[in-house]
Amino acid sequence: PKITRREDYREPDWRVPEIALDFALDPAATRVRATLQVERAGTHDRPLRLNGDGLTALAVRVDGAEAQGWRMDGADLVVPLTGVAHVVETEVEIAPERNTQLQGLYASGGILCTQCEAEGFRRITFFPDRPDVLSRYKVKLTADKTRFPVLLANGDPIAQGDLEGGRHWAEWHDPFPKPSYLFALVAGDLVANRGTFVTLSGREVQLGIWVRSPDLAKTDHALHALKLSMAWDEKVYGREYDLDVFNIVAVDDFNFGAMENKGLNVFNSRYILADPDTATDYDYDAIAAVVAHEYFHNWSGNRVTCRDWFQLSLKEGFTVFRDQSFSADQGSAAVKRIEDVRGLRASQFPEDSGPLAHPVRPDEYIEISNFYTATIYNKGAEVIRMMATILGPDKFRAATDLYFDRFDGTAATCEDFVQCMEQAGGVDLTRFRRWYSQAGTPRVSATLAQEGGRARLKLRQLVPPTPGQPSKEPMVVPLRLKLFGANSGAPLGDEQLILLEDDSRELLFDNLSEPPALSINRGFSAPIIVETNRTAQDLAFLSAHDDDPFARYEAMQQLMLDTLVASAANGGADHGAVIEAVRNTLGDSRLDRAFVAEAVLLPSDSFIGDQMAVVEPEAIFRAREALRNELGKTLAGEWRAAYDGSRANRFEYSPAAKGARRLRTVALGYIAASGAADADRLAFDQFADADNMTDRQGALTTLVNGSSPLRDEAIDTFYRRYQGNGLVLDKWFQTQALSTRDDTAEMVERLVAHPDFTLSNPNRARSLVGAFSVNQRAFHDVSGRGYRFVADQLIALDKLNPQTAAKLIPPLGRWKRFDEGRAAKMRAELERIVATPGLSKDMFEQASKSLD
Ligand code: HT7
Ligand code: ZN
Repeated sequence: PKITRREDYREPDWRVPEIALDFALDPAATRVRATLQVERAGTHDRPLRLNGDGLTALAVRVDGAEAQGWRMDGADLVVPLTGVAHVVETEVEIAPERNTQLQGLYASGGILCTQCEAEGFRRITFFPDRPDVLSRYKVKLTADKTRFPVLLANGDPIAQGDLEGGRHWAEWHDPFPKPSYLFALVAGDLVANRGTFVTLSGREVQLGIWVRSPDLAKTDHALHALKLSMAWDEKVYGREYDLDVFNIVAVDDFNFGAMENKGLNVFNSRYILADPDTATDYDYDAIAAVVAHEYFHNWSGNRVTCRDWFQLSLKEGFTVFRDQSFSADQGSAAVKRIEDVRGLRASQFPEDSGPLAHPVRPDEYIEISNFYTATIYNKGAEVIRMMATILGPDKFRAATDLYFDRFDGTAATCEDFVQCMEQAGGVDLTRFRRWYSQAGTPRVSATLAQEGGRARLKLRQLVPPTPGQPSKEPMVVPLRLKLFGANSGAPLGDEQLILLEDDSRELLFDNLSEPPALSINRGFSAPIIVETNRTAQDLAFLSAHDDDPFARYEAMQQLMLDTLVASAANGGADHGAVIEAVRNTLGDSRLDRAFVAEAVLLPSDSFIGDQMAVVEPEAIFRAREALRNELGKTLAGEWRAAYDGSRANRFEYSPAAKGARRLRTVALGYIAASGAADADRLAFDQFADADNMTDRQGALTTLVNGSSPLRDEAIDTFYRRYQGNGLVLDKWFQTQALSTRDDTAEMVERLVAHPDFTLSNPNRARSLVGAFSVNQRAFHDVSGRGYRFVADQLIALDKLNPQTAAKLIPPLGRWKRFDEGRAAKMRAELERIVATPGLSKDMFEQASKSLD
């Protein structure tokens, strides 16, 4: 397969300032007529190349006459043109109902919708399908009025009317030039939850959340989140919405979370639909975050877009940073930061240390869809966050203002963004740019030595080799740090922001009145791994006294991690310090419950494994269970108090109520881990009496991991109650796939044959196959059965939906981290995948790179 390289970027040969599209919509056969005004860019004699994917040209006209000399070059249409400006018309026919890849125009539950990012537009019509070709779009949609009463496209509605034969039409114009990946249309039998928003300058915007009518009652939360997002972007970034309408449509079949098409966002229904009975607090938060993310793209992505796909993090990293800041402002900023860092460690750190590691601005790809990764999104957001930290809030805002003003209406690069940071911030980011070009998570060792009333802090960094990048330059690492008196707990001076710019740096602290304890990388100021010489005592102390909530959480996590790694390696360890630290945290009435729930949770199996030279899944599981058991037993009274104290009479969606629910389910988990005689009953009662999905699914998880007779009853009751609700059935599949029981592999193999299981729906495929492949114990069963199961499913899924299949490859690619026996079995499955006839390029890229 062809490799696309960043260094090969060339400006487009032809511009397309205007395009008119005429769709005669039909699920079996949709006619697409495209009229392109094209202009030669610069002086050259190259023909017009229009990308296509699976299209046959039924007609090609130039300036109104049948085109001469056009040809197909692979899937592309090449049209020779003589002048500097022409009108080029094409006509194609496509079959949305046969589109299982869910890219281009496809059908989902009777709705016709589009997904064009990254290269889906070329599956709809012939076009220079690259993000630096910006056009003004006029779109006419014609369809059967009974089946498709609602016809939506980008921009503002212009006109509509009825036709003979039960058909009707609608026309939409988008005045803002945009790249083809932001094109969208939707046709279906939909209803809207409508609202209005008055912008900063007093314009009224009509908002609509479009769903199938039975789902209308589940759209209030999304609409509310949209209004909050619009107000937040005005207040925090000075960004106002620019069209008269903003529509969101929810569909059940979607490869990703959502898509920021100009004025017409299309969403995976899981990120829109919520009511207390079917959505967890996690779902509610994710809906608000994704609605905000897609809305924020209107400026960071749409008004200023990307020059080429290597610049993807320009819009994604920045927009994730913006949505993270928005969510932090809605509730507890500390808990949000803990959740984001936990997510980064769960997905991005393993990516950065594995065979698929790539820089935030990659240098090459085979299939761009494979680069919608945690590195582009989440590490990209951390890179923006570090620049915001270095500049400080006022200069950062001045820099983003400069960026939006300077690049509005254009396709920009990461370099453009950094230059705005430098100019408005008055800083030199020459070395900082390495965060864009070098892959790998830096490791920073911090050694604090006390010498009487002084202390010396030695910092040293190492950026590990990654595929294609054997040696690295040092990164610029912003570290927020502070010392605390290890006796009194009082701060020994103010927090400092220091930059580690070279391989090493030393800092001296004078006039210390008592032995210091080091608080470092506070707030997770840099996306790095920190290794310190802090003792268990230091960590326990900081977990109780640090005044940065994130650092406090970190100290506790590190203490737990050190204990669990030692225990997994040696078959046992002293749990005393962890137990005391957890006791302290549970007993600290000043802490909010959401924070307590996060702080007392043990690190995940996979994060423990990431600290070991060779991952031992069974040893990790046993070490973790032993610590959970002892914590459960020793702190039995505390867990009961936390459980009972977090009970609510009635569901409420507020930060305090969410925190209480979270702590309650965490406490239930520890009560069950202690082996308490009434634990199953307690869990079942919570399950049966719950007035919300958070409590119900939390209890179900506890029961599913156990072996009580109530377990099967809960699984059956849950299924019967929610049969027919796809999003909740996803939870049913997922909870079972994540079970820590011995028989999970068997159970999952049975579930594939369940009548409600299908690989055609990406959410369902991810809920079973995706969830199982991150279940450290079951997936890595020494027999290799888990690997075989996942490979079988991915081979089958690739035939339907390569994008979704390829995204599920990474767990198999972690083979280097395991013992020889497991590694050989994982490799064998990757080899089997690569050798599969007709494999997609998506899967080929992921699986073949994973073998290196
Ligand atoms: N910008 C959107 C990306 C996206 C996508 C990418 C590949 C395949 C399908 C996709 N659907 C949406 C999502 C976002 O970051 O907002
Ligand atoms: Zn995005």
